[in-house]
Amino acid sequence: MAAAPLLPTHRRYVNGVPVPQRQTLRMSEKFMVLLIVAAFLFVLVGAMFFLPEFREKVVGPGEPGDIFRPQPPASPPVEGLKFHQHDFDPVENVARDVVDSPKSRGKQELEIEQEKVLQEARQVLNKFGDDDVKNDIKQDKAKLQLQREEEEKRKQEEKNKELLEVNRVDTGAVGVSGGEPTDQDTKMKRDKIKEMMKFAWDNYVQYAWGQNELKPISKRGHSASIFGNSAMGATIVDGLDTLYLMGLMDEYKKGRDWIATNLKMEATADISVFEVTIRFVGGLLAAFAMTGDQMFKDKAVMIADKLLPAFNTPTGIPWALVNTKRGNGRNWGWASGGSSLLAEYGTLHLEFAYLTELTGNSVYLDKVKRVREVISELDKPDGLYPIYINPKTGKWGQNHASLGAMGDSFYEYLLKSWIMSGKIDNNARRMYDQAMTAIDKMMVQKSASGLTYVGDYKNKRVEKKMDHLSCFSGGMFMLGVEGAPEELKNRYKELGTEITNTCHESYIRSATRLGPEAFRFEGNVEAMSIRQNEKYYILRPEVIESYFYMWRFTKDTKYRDWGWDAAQALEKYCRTPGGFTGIRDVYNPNPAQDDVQQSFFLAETLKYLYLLFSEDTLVPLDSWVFNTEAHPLPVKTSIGAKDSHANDRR
Ligand code: DMJ
Repeated sequence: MAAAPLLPTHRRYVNGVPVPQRQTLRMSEKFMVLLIVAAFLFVLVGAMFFLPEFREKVVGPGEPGDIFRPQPPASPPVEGLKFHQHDFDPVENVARDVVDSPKSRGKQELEIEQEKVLQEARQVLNKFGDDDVKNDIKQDKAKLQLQREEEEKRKQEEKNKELLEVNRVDTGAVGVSGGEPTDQDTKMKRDKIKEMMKFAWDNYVQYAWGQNELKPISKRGHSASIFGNSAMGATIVDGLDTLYLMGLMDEYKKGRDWIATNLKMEATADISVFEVTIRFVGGLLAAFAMTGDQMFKDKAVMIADKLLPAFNTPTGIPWALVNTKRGNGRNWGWASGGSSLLAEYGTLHLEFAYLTELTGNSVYLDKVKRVREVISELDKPDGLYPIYINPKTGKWGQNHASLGAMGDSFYEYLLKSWIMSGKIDNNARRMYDQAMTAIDKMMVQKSASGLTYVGDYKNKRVEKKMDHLSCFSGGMFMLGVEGAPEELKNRYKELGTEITNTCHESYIRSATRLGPEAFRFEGNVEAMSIRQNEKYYILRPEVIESYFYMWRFTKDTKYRDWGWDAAQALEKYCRTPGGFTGIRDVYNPNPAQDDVQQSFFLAETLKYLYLLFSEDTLVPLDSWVFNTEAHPLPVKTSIGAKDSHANDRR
């Protein structure tokens, strides 16, 4: 059987005659069919290719050939310095993409992406505008500079640390930092005192660096005769431990480096043995005890050695003044009959005893032991120590005793020698209690209104006057309660409280709320000065010193209030743009100023104020004892047993 035909099989007829039929297509027809099929397939595949999903399967985004997607701009160079607008023209780039893009269902996505690219481009253009480029350059330079400075500072600190470390020994120092109070009010007050210290120091640095003291109004250096009129950096040495306790470390390091390099004590004029001992030797020894930096010890020894010729007298009672070049001594011309003064020759014991303890050289302790022996063997008129003594004959001068000028710190050092010895120097303790009993009997007075004060005893009469200097005794009586004979304990407490109160009265009865140099109890006048030449206030510490001790022992907040009152008065009447000054009349609300920032203002007044607003853990009194210039020296028991000279201190 024949196969079925491919083309239509119905028969065609022409004039009724059947026309013979073809069985296949002609070649041209076949070609046409093929062409149509190919065209159809081409269109189909082409259409599929324009679908984004399909295309991405064939060509990855961003690969060559991805001509349908706008190319992201190349990342601009990180540093704007070399980048210019013509390096990249994102607008042109994007415009071309928009023209070339197919209007397919990917159109929306493309538009979003184009907008993004445009935005990035705008940001880049804005960022790298001409002015901004300059600013960026400036900022980059400043940043670099800052980094360099920080690096420098870090290196300097490392160096300082090394410097401080190299010379250090472990002194067992406790309580020489911290002490931050917990309540905000006290903290604020403490911060304020610290600011006052920084202000006093900064002005000294700016106007009087290396000089003894600052004249804050004249803005230049000042030197009193006690320093032999030569520049010895008294404020640096005196103020150094206060800076340290307050954590003013940059200032401390600056002072420390000055001492290391410049402190030589080469005065050509005579210097005061007492002042140099309490401010310089005491300041350096305290700095050593607190930091362990041997440099301070070496300097203290160097200076003390220059004072030793002052003891070359027939009795061993030192001269008031010594010439460090010539090595000879003399007394003040104004001191009665060329006498040595009790408060001067009797206020060397703590520093000299500690020097022997540190160096193992007995010479220092021998000198002060000798002084004590001489006076303890002398008769005391009415049980009192007269303030004048002849260093050649060992005889008392005129019958004048005082707990103020020329007498004060002798008594303080009897008590404190006992404390510093670890309470084994019983000889000192006995002398102290006997002297206080005599003073209480002969010199302590009650005013008409009941204010307790201590007047000078002159030729069997008590002056109805008290010195600002005597006001330290409120604190001293309180400090001496512990270890006192039972029958004296309450009386010491009472005297401490009442004397401190009287001294406070002398402050609040003035227009400035600062106390005069001396105040009287005559007629209707109580705790006020009536003589013009006694109305001045020279930034002295004694009243605040007593507030400090009373606060430590009683925790009565009134002492902090009184201290804050005095601090505010100092700010109001004594602060000038160039530092702190004394004033000439505390009763004048616009007082004239004396133009001297005393070194003891930094050593004592501000230190006691700061401690008044600190916790007791800062300079605890069972570990430290303050010399008369408020330089803390270690109590023997707290420093440990490296003392091979324990017997010397009995
Ligand atoms: C300080 O130098 C010492 O406190 C010294 O004992 C006497 N007073 C002055 C400050 O007033």
